[in-house]
Amino acid sequence: MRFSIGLGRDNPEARLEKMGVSRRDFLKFCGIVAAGMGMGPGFAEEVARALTMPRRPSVVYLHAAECTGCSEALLRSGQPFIDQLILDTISLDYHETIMAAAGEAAEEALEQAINGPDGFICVVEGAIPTADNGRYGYIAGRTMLDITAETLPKARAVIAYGTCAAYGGMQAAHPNPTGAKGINDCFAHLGVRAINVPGCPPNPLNLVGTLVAFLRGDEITLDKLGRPTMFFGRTVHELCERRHHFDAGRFAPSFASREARQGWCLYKLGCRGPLTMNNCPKLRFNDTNWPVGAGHPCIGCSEPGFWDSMTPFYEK
Ligand code: FSX
Ligand code: SF4
Ligand code: F3S
Repeated sequence: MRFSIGLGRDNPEARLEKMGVSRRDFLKFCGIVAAGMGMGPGFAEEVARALTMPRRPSVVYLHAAECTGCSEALLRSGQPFIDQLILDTISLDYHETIMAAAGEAAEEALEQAINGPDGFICVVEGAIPTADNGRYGYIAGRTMLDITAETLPKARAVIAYGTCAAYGGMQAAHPNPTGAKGINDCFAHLGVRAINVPGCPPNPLNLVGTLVAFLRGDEITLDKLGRPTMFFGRTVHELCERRHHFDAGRFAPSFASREARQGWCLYKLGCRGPLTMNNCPKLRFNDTNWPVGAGHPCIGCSEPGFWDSMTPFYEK
C-alpha cells in the first residue's frame, strides 16, 4: 500500500506541479532546507535532486507513546508541500495516523514496506513504554516494545523524531510509571543507532534535512547525544534575536510589560535558551516564527530530561 495520489510515481516534480507547487516554489523550499543544513543557496538544487531521485527507500513511520504533535507539526505545516513531499515524493509507506488501510491490511503494509527491495528508513515518534514487558502500549495486539524491537534493527537508518523518541520526553517525566525510554536507550543492545531529531514538537525541516543528507549518502555528524550537529550544534541563546538585550542586561520584568513587547530578553521569565541546543531562531516553524519570537520563553523542549529538568517553567 502506497500513499500515491494517483499521479504516478515516476516524476515527482511533475506530481508536485499538478498539486500546484511550481518548480520555483519547490526550489525556494529546498533553499530553506539547504540553509538549515548550513549550506549556501547553490545547494538548493542538490536538495531538490535528493528529494526527487528515482530510487528512494521507503519511509516507515512508527508511533509509540506520544501526543502525535510531531506528525501534526509535519502535516499541518504552512509550507504546503512538506506533507506531500513526505507522503508521496519520499515514499511514505506506513504511517498509522494517516494511512487509509486498517486492520490486517495495515499489518500487511508494514510487512511489505519492511521487506521492500530498496530497504527502508524508519522514523519513530514517541517513547517506548518498557515497564512490565511493555504492557502500557499496544498496537494491533502487540506491544510497542515488540514492534519496534523487531522493526528497527532491519532499517537502513532510524530517525528518532521528537524528544519522546529521542530521550523519553514528557512520557518519561517523573515518576515515569510506564518506564518510557528513548530509542537509543532501549535498543542500543540490538545495534540500533538512531539519529535524534528532538523537539516537542520538532521542526519538520530538521527531519527533511536529515532525510536529504541520508538520501545523498552524506556523512551525518552527530553530537554525543545523537543529534545532527548541522541542526543542533548551537544553543537557542546564541542564535536568539533578543540576545543583544541579554548582553546589555535588559530583561523583561513580566509578559505584560512594555519591555517584553519591545523585545527585551525573557531570561528572568524562565527562558531556557542558554541550556538548549536547537536552531529554532534560524529555522523558524513554518518559515514564520518561533517561541521567543512570539514572546514566549524557550522551555528547553528538545533537551534530554525535558520535562523534569526544565520545570518549573516561567522561573529563572
Ligand atoms: Fe508530542 Fe511527538 Fe512532544 Fe513527543 O512530539 S509534540 S509529546 S516530542 O513524540 O507527539
Ligand atoms: Fe537567550 Fe532566551 Fe534571552 Fe533569547 S530570550 S537571549 S534565548 S535568554
Ligand atoms: Fe523548543 Fe525552545 Fe525551540 S521550547 S521549539 S527548543 S525555542
